[in-house]
Amino acid sequence: MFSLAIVREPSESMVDGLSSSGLGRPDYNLAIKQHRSYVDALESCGLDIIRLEANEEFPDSTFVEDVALLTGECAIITRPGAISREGETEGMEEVLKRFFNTIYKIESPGTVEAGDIMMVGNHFYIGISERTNIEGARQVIGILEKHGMTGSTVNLNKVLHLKTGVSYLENNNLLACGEFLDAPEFRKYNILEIHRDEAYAANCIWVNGTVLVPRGYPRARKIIREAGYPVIELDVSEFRKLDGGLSCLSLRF
Ligand code: CIR
Repeated sequence: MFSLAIVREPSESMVDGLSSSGLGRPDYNLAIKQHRSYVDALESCGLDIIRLEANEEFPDSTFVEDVALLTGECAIITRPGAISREGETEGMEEVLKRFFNTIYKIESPGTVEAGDIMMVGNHFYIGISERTNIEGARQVIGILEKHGMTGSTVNLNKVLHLKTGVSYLENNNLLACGEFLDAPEFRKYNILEIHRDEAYAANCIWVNGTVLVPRGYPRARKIIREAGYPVIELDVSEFRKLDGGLSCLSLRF
């Protein structure tokens, strides 16, 4: 169960965020409203919210998930692989010190964005992507092992981050789409298949028993409901324009 979430308010500069979606620039005012509903949903699942101020210097900084990996034992501040995102980690140590006694940092030449890391109990799957390299994954695994946890790598071919294509919903249930449907690493899970036409909905989040699902993906919603989860649907269209999904908008711990 989670009790806290860290979120960062979208900056006006988000309209210049990194994007490969081809969906156009986000509408900042609408993004603010959508972000508010997202935070309300996290609160309705029982989380207390730590709100970080918008950081105009970094257009993608609302995707706060990427800058840290939070575990039950320690926190790891990442080293984003996107050059425009490198400085987003500044200030995170101050924030995390309030909650974690042990904080590590990924060191050069390692790069890691935590959208590439999926937690399944004490095991962490780490996607090797354009943003997270082998050296970064090696450092993460070393840290996890010091604390009695484990990690393993998964190669990505098509998606931005690992959790763009898979989401663990606890109880052995894994939402998966595209390249992950047949991945040997994930065969042991009960795969809830997301149709390729709804690929964006492969990024959902489990929050204390409820699953937050992006609005506009009826097949995905049905599959998740049928698997027994209460669902909250959220419109995150403006974040989708920047290739960001529900998981990217918070650090839950
Ligand atoms: C980026 O390209 O870095 C941002 N526009 C989107 C980051 C999404 N984060 C995530 O999937 N964890």
